[in-house]
Amino acid sequence: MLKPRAGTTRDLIDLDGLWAFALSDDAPAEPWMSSLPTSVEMPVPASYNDVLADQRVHDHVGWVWYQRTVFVPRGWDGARIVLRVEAATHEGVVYVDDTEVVRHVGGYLPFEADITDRVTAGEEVRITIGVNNELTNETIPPGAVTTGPDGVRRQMYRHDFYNYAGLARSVRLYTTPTVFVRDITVVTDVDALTGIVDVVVDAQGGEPADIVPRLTLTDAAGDVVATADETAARLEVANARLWQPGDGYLHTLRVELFDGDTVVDRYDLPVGIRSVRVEGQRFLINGEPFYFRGFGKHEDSAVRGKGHDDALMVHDFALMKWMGANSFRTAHYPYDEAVLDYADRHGIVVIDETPAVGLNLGLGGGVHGGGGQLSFTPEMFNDRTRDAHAQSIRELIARDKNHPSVVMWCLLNEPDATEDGSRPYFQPLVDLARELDPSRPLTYANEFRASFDNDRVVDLFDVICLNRYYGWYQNTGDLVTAAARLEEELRGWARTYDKPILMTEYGTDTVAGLHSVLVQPWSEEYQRDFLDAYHAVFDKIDAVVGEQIWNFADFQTSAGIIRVDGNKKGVFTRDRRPKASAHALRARWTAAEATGSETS
Ligand code: BDP
Repeated sequence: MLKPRAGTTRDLIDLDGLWAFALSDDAPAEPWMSSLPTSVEMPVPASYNDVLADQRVHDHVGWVWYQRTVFVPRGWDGARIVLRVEAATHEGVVYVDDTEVVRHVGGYLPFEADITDRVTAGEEVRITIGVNNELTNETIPPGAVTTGPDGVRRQMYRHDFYNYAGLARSVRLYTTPTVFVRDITVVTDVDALTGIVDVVVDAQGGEPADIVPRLTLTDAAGDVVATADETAARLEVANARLWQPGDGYLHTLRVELFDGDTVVDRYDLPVGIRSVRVEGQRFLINGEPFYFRGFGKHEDSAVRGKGHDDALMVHDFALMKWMGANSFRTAHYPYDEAVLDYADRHGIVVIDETPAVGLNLGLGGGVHGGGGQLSFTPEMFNDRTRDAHAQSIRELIARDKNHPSVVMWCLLNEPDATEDGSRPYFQPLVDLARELDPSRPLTYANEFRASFDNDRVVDLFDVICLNRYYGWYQNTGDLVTAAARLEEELRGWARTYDKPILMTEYGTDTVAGLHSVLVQPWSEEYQRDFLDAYHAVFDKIDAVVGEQIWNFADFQTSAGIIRVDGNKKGVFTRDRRPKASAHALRARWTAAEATGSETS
């Protein structure tokens, strides 16, 4: 699925700004049929929950409505006109004037509709978007809606981040010609000094015989390095400058469709030439062992919730660079595509995760709810859940397959991998991901109850990703025992599987400004010492290929007695101020960066 881009044959308008907004309770039954009777205005992109000082809006469960009008530019006559919603969390429905044009379930990936027949160039059109935040057993992520004695509906969910909702990413109107490049798939590899770029173009709208494709690959200086006149071609670049961690070198693939001498469509795709492979206990990028240093993150900030914001994005990347981080995981859902574009350009390595978080009733404690029940049953996470999950994998790979920064797909976060039912649930999803993208390794983030001796699914994957909290949820305050348990477990994994091990979560809730000379959980010193203790263990175990701390920054969660205005495991506060551990980590990571020591 191509990202909309303006170019010589295409136009693009972002419909960002203030939209009329109403909760379904305050809106007419068919809000798309006329102007929304509301004075409330809501910014797009932003989650709606924290923008107004209104508890009803904050806690609302169900549909909300956004509406605005837009003039379709006069010059768009004859073009194919598409309306695209980058994300509607978790279900979206779009009306153009009185007509429904598209409906989509899944809160973190784009969907679009060809609205050419619904609009007239030069005239105004009314766009109404309904967004529903309800989660059920059969959505990804899952949840359940309950109705209390007060008649109020409440959303329960098993993930540890606030269920922000609304239009948190851009809404766009764009054109293509009627004969157009519908999709491009690029897979790169490296053979000695030669860069290999396999390209498949999906062209639509014309008789194939009339349309002649032309592929032109240029380097960053604009010099042509390879060409082809096929829709499926292998381009080879001698002495190619590669995309590398820390050096986001990009080529450009120009795809043109010719009718005679006329270029009917043109699309320029950034391409990073690189290879990714797993060999034994090594994760290789361009044939070199890569050691991941970085974070699990969230799209989260005050007021805008999960709303994408370029200033915040650039700042987060700047802080990661300041620390010497080289990578992050898009916990626990795909992020705005602008984040991947930025990572591509700046050589930051990304583990791209589906929204499949919370498929685990076995986890006890207030964070996740439940405890001790089976997850993969017809009554809980069943075939329909898996269908929704498969859909999220299809859409994720369709959107992100061409990003060089994405080196691995993470198919789930902390599912129950100890149950008999887990394997039949996982296997078809792993098969699907491998079929859709044979070029990237697969992983899932494992929780502590499924260890090397009882995890039923890890052999299906290429990399073992572990989330561990010895010294926090277990052995609280005892870093000596925590380190010993961690070491014993990591050695067990390394002994049992010939696969790389990546720590995708470890960390402690830390109140910025709380200091202690004692071993004091929640203090800044405890977070620092906890991370030090983990790092000393990682440095002893060869199979460990990376460390991604939970979390980059403090983030909002649902209300709960073990969360004080959210999860405080950030190395930065929610407003991005460093805790003591940020400085300690910076010392470790910038030293590793300086020596180029990418292996432990
Ligand atoms: C892990 C989850 C993550 C939580 C974290 C925590 O993967 O989403 O936020 O624990 O408890 O289990 O802080």
